[in-house]
Amino acid sequence: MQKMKANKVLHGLVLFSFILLFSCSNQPVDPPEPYEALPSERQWEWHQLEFYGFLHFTVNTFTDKEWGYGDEPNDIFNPTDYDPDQIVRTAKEAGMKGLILTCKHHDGFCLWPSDYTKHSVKYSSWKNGEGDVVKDISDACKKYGLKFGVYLSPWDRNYADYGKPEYIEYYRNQLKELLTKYGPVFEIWFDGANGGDGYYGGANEVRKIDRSTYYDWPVTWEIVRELQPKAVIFSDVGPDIRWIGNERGIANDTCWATYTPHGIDGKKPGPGSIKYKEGQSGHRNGKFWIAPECDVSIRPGWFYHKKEDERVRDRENLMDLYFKSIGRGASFLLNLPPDRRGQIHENDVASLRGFKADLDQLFKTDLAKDAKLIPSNVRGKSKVFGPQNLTDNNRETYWATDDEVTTPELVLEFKKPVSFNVVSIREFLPLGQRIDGWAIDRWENGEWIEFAKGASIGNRRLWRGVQQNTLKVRFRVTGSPVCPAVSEFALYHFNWN
Ligand code: FUL
Ligand code: CA
Repeated sequence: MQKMKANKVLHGLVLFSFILLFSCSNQPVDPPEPYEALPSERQWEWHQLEFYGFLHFTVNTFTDKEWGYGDEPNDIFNPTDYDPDQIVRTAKEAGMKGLILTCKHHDGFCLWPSDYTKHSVKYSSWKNGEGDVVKDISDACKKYGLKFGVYLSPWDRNYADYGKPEYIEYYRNQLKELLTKYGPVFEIWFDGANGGDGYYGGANEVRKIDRSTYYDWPVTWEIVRELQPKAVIFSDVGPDIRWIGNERGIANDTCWATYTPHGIDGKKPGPGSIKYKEGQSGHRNGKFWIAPECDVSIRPGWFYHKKEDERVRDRENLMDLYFKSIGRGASFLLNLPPDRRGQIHENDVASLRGFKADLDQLFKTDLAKDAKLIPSNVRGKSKVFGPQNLTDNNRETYWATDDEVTTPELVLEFKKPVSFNVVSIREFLPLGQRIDGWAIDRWENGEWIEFAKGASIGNRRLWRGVQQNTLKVRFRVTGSPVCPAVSEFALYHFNWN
């Protein structure tokens, strides 16, 4: 009798451990298979930055132009109260993670003492030819913990050989200087504006180049890979980051990180010769991971003009751009043009301060952290892929479902009614951009009411709208060819004016 009892207990124990093993198994469960085009390591790093700045500063600041012709005397570059620390500190205080400087714009004037030209700060009376803006800005970036990036205009309206093969060598030599003398570079910006009239060493003529072949970009990109392997390369065609196809700082509501560049007139796609408007949305199932970047200036022009002092974007406008760039899966590259003193103007500083205060208030408290999270499915019932990964502030962890569960839902239950007007969702990008439809509902009078929906998510999707007051929120994946992998679901409340 005693033995029978012991046997039963043993049986029970075995059964119990089996149930335990299968219900909340700690057995390793494989992560989902990656889906189609994937970000490289350097792109995945870059996706974290989200918000960084552009500095447009050169002879144009002093001639009041947007595009210099290339005949500007070197001495015209003469900031009267130059303060690189103030410039970089302003960016830092605005929450920017990096700065990209126009080391050379279309006019060809170099902000560093290049060995290859006499059209630079070295031959200017400013600081008796001892000045080096690239050094000053990159040093200040190091001091403030910002990343430093380089803009080097492919079009050069000063150089006598522009349009000939010799210029390409010159251009690459300059690039090598910038990529070897100033420390780590996080992004290199290759502009698409290419060829036209200019000074060209005194020729004063129009020079047309074939944009799809002249620069032989793949060779230049190789130089970047060799000298700065961590830097992402921006151009109309990537290979890492693409232009969003407008200078208003706005991505399409549906915007994919995947993209297949298409050339014009049957030619190979290249910077300045591409169906660039397609960059606004990218392509679902595009061949490559070429992530979108939204560039826009805080003023109407890219360079400083006194007449635009009263036309600086205000904090609400900047917040709007934040939602239409970062909130649609792109990055936000906001230009701050230093003025003739060599500082960021007070009006721009004031706007940025207001904007940063708003951002801080908005993202201070993630209300989803108070919720009980109830997913319709968890991959292999494993904690590794559980819903707690959505509110842990860690982009490396994610909620995933079993392979066959492609349209799961997640219910957030609150003890007390929650009020929010902003939602933030992120996919785990190393597994590709998976989701192509989502919706969110609130619980009201015993039923679900849908209040938000969209197609792409990607790096981040921000929704904002009228305040929702509810005890329950439901996030639904409405379309996905494979099981989703979501790394964040957050709710915020902001006091919009
Ligand atoms: C354009 C340039 O022509 C503008 O001057 C500016 O630098 C902008 C960011 O890119 O293509
Ligand atoms: Ca996470």
